[in-house]
Amino acid sequence: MFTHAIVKKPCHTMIYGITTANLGQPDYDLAMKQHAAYIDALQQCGVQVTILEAEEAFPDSCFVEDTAVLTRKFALITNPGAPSRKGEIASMIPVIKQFYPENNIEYIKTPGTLEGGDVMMVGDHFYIGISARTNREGAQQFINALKKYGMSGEMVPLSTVLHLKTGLSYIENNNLLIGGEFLENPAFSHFHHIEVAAEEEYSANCIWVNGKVLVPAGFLQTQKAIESLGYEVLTVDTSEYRKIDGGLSCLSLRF
Ligand code: CIR
Repeated sequence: MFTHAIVKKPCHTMIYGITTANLGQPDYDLAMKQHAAYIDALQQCGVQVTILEAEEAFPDSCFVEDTAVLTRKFALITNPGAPSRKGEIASMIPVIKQFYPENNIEYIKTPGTLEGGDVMMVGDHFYIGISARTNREGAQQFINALKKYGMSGEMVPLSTVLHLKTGLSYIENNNLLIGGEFLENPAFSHFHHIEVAAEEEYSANCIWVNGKVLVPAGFLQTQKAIESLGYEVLTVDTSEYRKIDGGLSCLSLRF
């Protein structure tokens, strides 16, 4: 169960966020409304949400998930692989220190890079995507930290998606939303697969929060498949974040 979430309001410069989406620039005002609805959905799941102010210097800074990995035993401060995002961690460190004692905070150090979007938690085991943002050195540093706290991790090389969780989401009870390049990957064969249709691939990024599942609005096949497993689904429109390659998980840290 999660008791907390951390989010950061989008900044006006989000319209210049890194993107491969080809969907046009986000509408900032609409993005703000969607962010408020996202916070509301998290609160409906029973978590206390810490809302950080926008940081104009970093267009992608609303995607707080990439700056830290918060486990039940320790916090990891990442080292984002995207040069324009490295500075985002400076303002996150004091926030994380409000929730974790100093000696339970670990750091990814250069030349290691890691972004939280590449980390999928399944109990005390963590899958780590090796991507354009997360390198083997960064993943190994994280695995070493996990071992220190009695947990484990494994690397999963990615070929097309931005982050591991762009194409996969673990929604507990052995259920894995899975699409595209991961479908045949033996690392995930022991999970119950909820296959995401190619035309709904964006909805492979959902989040489980205390028994409910947040699903992006407008992806009915995925929504129905999750509902048919007995989950209560809350839909949240993330159209403006999708324009800069962001999804539901990227917008919060849940712990
Ligand atoms: C980026 O390219 O870094 C942002 N525009 C999107 C980050 C999405 N984060 C995530 O999937 N965890």
